[in-house]
Amino acid sequence: MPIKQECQEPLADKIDTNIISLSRFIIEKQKQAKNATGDYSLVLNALGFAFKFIAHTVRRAELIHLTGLFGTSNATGDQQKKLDVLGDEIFINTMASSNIVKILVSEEQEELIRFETTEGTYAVCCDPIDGSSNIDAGVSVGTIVSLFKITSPPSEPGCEQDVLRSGHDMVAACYALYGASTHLLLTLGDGVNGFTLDTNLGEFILTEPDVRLPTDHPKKIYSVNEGNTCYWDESVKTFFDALKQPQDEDNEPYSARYVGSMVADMHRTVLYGGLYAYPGSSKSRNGKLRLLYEGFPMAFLIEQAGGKAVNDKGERILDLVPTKIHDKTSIWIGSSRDVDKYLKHIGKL
Ligand code: AFP
Repeated sequence: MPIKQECQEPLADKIDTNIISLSRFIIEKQKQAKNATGDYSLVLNALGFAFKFIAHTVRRAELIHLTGLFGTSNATGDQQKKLDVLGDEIFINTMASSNIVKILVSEEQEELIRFETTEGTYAVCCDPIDGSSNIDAGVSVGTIVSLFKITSPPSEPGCEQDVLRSGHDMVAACYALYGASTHLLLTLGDGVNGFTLDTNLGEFILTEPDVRLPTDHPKKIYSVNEGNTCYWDESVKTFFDALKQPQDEDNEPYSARYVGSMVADMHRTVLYGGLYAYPGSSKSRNGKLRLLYEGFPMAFLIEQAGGKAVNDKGERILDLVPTKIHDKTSIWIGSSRDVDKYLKHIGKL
């Protein structure tokens, strides 16, 4: 029947029936790894499920009365939103039920959580809903995660030392951005891959394989909360003043973009390039962002995508070692060209 033949060709052109879902991606990575036990796959799958659950909840927040304050403060002193509390609960339950996570550090919990498990070999550090102060205005929020493999035997109880380690010890890092679509950016230490949630399929689909920060984007962007200028050191002020002047390379000044939701600001940085900074100030010497679940995972992702991440002193973020689970760090992160400008400014390049 010729009609059938005509219909099949255009359809086959348009619909990719060989897509790579996050589950397939994880299984393929497991097959490539020598001596893989499957534990890593289990924890990555559990994370994927947590992101889907949070995405679903964030989308319905207004309809199910989840906007507004919960009425308490979290471990870092911020007012908790109802969604913060729910996101935290989703993470705790998903990680506990994976039976492979021994320790969870959450921005919402003062102490680390130890799960009862005889098989747990992983530590997860997360900010379940980062940028939540924006949530009632419908601004994108995200989840940020760093993953460590625990070296002590599974039979030993987990402790803080399992996560108070150098950033180089991370085995994976990722963020989920709950925006117009839900995006997941993941590194397992061999580059960065981007997935988009297909809500009908209920699967993250690989849409941006091997993500690299662009080096030729027409706009040069800096991203910082300039409302803090009066608290900055003179050197930080002069650096940003200089970015507002025509630059040597193209005679154009930088453009300013700042959402105030780190995942949204970082996702733009990954796609368009540029510099994101949260410097230390007279109010807080180490800025605002948390090393374990904001600085480390973002630095790992950005470096794997070809960028750089340093603190105010020009030290590489991944070289730092936290002394407490909620330690903060100043940060300058993004395209190598732009971070290098800062390093030159402070005489470290
Ligand atoms: P919230 O989760 O309290 O909204 O904080 C978000 C955040 O940790 C990070 O996502 C932003 O980049 C940064 O704080 C914004 O901080 P400022 O409001 O001080 O600019």
